[in-house]
Amino acid sequence: MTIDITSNTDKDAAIDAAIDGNVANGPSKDTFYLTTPIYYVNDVPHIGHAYTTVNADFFARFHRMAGEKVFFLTGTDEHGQKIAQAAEANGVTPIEWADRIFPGWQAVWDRLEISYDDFIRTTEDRHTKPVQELVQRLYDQGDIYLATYTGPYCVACEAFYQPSEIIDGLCPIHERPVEWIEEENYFFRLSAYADRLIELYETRPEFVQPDIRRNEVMSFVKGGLQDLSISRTSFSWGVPIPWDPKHVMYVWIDALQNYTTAVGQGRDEERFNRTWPADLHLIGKDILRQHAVIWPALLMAAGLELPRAVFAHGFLTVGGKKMSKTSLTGISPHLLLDTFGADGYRYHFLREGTFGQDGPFSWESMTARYNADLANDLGNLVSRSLAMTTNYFDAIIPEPTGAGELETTLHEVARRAGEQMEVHVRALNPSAALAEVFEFVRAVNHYIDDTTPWKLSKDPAQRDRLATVIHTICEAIRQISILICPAMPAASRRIREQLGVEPEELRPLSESLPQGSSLVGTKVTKGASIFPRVEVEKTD
Ligand code: ME8
Repeated sequence: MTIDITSNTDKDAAIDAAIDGNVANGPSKDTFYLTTPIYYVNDVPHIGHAYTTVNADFFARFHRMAGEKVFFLTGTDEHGQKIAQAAEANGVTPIEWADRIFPGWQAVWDRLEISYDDFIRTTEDRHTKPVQELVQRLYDQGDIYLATYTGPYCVACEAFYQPSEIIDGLCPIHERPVEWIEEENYFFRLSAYADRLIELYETRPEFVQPDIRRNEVMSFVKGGLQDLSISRTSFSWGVPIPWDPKHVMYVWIDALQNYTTAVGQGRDEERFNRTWPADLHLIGKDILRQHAVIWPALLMAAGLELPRAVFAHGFLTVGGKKMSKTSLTGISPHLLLDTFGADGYRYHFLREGTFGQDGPFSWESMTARYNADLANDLGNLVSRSLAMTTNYFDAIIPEPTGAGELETTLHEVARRAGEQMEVHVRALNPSAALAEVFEFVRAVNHYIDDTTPWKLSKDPAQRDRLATVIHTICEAIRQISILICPAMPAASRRIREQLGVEPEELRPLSESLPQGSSLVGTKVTKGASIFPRVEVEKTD
């Protein structure tokens, strides 16, 4: 639903309603809309970028499994000085450079099984045209004016800074020299939105998460907002300012709008209304101000609804500092994928650390967790269970003959894991969600140790009991295959194949988890190990 702005009073009322969240539930919105940042194509991805995207994919898959309609957007940010410089250094035009680099991003997402619904490139017409229209509208209504900008600019961040934020001439994030620019630029009246932004953070605290980031943004805005330079004249690689094409748009003004152009801004109102506002913009804390200050102010000016939440996670660090391409500490996802596979990779970056906080990356802890949780706990559980089913019941899952205390306890653990997983995912805590799932995995291993099916198998009088035990184990594995699906889709598929359950039968979580006897009579196939152990030497 777009807000109709016919007069200033109406505009103020519309903005107030948007801040209160009163229009945040457009009547036709029917889609859970989730985004990652669009990444710069100055270079190839490193594991920091994949960190955001893997976590976003986990949320997208979870919401789909919960039966919701989901739209999951990612893409590439292709304008600006940083990309122009990369192209120049490589002797090609910026668009040639972008065309060369962006497939490498998609290739990584494919290897990681990222289930994005759309991939937007900011050089596409479907993006640039609506962006120009919107900026023209802001100009026409008096939100943009011409003045001279003097101050520091970091090309690596593509961000303007206050002189007071520059430490010894260096950018506070990249620790690289900033440029001092003095140019005639168009400015957006950002300062006019300061009070409304503060009201937004106060009345809708979930708008910026986690809390520490909201406090940070709040004090930044309370410290005084300057108007924002939104055009540049010293280079030409950007979206032209429609009324004055010797200016190109500041890359962030174009980039942020990817979230709205991808869902039909200015082109397809019906689609836009079904999808916008975004439910969740997932970003790193480096681009918090752009998302929690500039973006809502622009949307207020444009009379569009505000996103429901911006969650800024912490950094993967190397030597205590942000891993980055600029500082040459970026590790290629391919390197880890070769050793750990997509599932091992995804699991690590979902499970390790607390989403929101910084965390160091280390091969040793990745290997240790992979071997403990995936190779030992889950992989061995599946292989020994299917081996027992094969040996004791000719690979046909037997009918249970009645549940005892141990079975009831295990069912209770399963129920709790499903329930708690959902609670943690909705609180944007993938690590805690997976901890619950692996509690269940360990409980199944304990159940096997307690029921000792290998002993039961030696006693013909215990045949019925053995049938119950094997059925219970197989059923638990089926449930685990569902719970791990948002995190490890390939392992989920392979477990289901080995169990003889069609992968496409994966139903919404709520329907799939209850105990059923659907597995009785199913033929299992013991396949290759799902998580082969990784030797520490191999990762050296
Ligand atoms: O900022 N740890 O693109 P970008 C965790 N184009 N996450 C990291 C990370 C690290 N060490 N390094 C990068 C841009 N990221 C803009 C965004 S959106 C409208 C425009 C992730 O290629 C994290 O999500 O520099 C961070 O915010 C993003 O990559 C920055 O990617």
